[in-house]
Amino acid sequence: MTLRKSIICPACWREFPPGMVKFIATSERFQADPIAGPGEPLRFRAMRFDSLGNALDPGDSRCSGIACPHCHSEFPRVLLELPPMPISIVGAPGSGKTNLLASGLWRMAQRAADLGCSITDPEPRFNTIVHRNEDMLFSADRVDSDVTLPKTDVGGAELYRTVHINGTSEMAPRPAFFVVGIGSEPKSVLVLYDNAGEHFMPGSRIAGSDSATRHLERSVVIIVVFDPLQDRRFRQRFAPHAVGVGMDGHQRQELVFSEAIAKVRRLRSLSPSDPIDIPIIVALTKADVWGMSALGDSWAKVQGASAKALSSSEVLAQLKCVSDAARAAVSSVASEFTNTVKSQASNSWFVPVSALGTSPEMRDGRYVISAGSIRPCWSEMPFVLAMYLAGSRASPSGAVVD
Ligand SMILES: Nc1nc2c(ncn2[C@@H]2O[C@H](COP(=O)(O)OP(=O)(O)O)[C@@H](O)[C@H]2O)c(=O)[nH]1
Ligand SMILES: [Mg+2]
Ligand SMILES: [Zn+2]
Repeated sequence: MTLRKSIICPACWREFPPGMVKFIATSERFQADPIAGPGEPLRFRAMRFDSLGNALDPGDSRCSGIACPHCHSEFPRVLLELPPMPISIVGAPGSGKTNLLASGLWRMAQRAADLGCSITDPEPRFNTIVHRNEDMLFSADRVDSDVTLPKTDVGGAELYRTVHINGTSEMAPRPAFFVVGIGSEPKSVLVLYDNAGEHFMPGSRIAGSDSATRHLERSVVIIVVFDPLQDRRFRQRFAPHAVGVGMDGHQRQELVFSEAIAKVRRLRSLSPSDPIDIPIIVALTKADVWGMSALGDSWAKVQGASAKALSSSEVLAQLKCVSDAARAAVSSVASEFTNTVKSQASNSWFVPVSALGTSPEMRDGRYVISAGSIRPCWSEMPFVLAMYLAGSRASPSGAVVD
């Protein structure tokens, strides 16, 4: 195995040489770790190995799981070899982040070859939430099953774990990990951070927010999820008949965007006035409701369903065209948002997406999503674009050594 010179923990961002990793005990006797918490097996520095090179824990059991020496969060072994490509997803509560992630990754696995890229899951147990959500949406056994995804809980164990370092508690995110590649370029590890949107509400003082959103310090691309249906002006113009959940949500979504960018600047010590150069992808969700009237019926057809894979420049050219049209549509009703994006980010893209292709419908007094009506459209595109834009920006530290 060719190790990287230096590893950055995907949960706490502390840096360490690969030789410092801790192993995770498997013996029944070592089940409470002081940093990772009482329900977590002991993390230890391996001193003894079996003849195959596997670490042995103090009870002589073989161990393969590895963890950060500082916060004791487990991470996939592939991060010892390949550079990380951290991508953050931010957006107001209810804007559609969780559905986009599940639908987009599912579609990406299906369409990667058409789009000239590859995506594989190195260790599915790290991505259980995404896979559970994918299964709910796309593998229901009955067409009328209600496949509404559970709401992401701010303090819930799905996206964060609490660790105890030097007497203080930190909220360590639990990202999803995929090995990705474009064409014949070297592969990297896509590290995706979903968030409970509450962490990005301006002025939010949720305990642990700082450590939970510290991924903004390193992300090479930020996907900003913007739900145009939460904007009354947009709704009146492009979806006057829309009904459903979440339509009276957060009117000022540009503040969520500004808050995230302010955090990026603080964490990276960037000037508060210059635009940042990290690519920003604004994913405009729920396009099944507004796409036709705002963009016409052709945008969703612009995609490489041809027999041969598209080149990166073909994919980018198609996305650029749709991005310009989508930016203009948003600008016609919510120019403060497009202006804010333009003044704060020098490289921004707008991508219409529909994770579900359908709206929740009323059944027995509550809104549900029926499995049989799910038809995603473009949900993979923010991730494909992110990979293309990230390309050479993948975290530079960690030249490869033997
Ligand atoms: N019409 C429509 N509604 C969607 C779509 N994606 C999500 N929603 C709805 O938007 C709401 C919030 O979605 P969710 O992914 O939980 O948002 P999050 O809070 O940002 O993670 C849910 O009621 C979803 O059913 C979509 O593609 N089309
Ligand atoms: Mg969510
Ligand atoms: Zn760590």
